[in-house]
Amino acid sequence: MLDAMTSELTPNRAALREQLAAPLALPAAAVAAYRQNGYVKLKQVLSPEVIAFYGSVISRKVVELNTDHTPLAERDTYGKAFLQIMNIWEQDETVREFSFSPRLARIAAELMGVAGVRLYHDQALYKEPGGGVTPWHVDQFYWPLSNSNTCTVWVPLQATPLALGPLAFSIGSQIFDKGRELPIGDDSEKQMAFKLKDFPVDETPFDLGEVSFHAGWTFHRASPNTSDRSRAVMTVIYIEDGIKLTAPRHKNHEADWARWMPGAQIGEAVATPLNPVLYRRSEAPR
Ligand SMILES: O=C(O)CCC(=O)C(=O)O
Repeated sequence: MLDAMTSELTPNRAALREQLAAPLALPAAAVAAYRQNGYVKLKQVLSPEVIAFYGSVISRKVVELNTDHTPLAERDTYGKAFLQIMNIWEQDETVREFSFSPRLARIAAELMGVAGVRLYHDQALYKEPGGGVTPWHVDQFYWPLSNSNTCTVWVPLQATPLALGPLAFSIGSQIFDKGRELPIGDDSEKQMAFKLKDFPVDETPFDLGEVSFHAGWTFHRASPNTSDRSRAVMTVIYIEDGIKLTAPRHKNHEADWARWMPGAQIGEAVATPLNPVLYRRSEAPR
């Protein structure tokens, strides 16, 4: 129904879909930067029209699906960092179009240098006005996966100046193996601020249409939102097509297995219905 309504309101809907599908030429320097630094920020990946249309649909779903109405002051550090609404693609066809974007998935595959990627999950991360710090952490701590070919695209749904808390990266930290076992929280923020002190930090605004891709082992954080409006962000996590489920080593692994890869077998490639292929390089003609 929502899909039908938004189609009527948006005469150039087909053009928006086309943009999400069309490949974007990735400069060799971007691939080199991703591999050296563990992340890359890319400007003009999505047009203001695409951001405005899908952003408004995603924001509506965030309001509809959010169940956390606790005042900010009463939440813990994780709860203050953002409203987190996961796998919206399962709930809404229009959001699925966005999360399954072949353009974004292809960039992820090319940055990682893999032939194909599958979905791990999507998530909206809305840092509310007055929302707190997103503590230093690495994502792959949470994921029981067999290699490091994992990557997240972070798509701000508005231009994101420093006051809104743009994602910030510890440059080159994907090779740093200390502190990877720290779940996101006060302790990870405190310990990693110290441990990562020799790595420079990239904390810069995002233009409208600019997105970042970061690797699963790259340390990142975001400052508080000191503005009076929400920092709306959509993310999609990609895993290499062929990556395997590993035996869970802690409760976060157990939870991720159950939620994002239900029915996957330890030691076998992750390919459940919740992990569709989002991009696969076509074979060169013989
Ligand atoms: O948006 C944020 O504040 C944090 C995002 C993040 O940690 C991620 O996408 O991996």
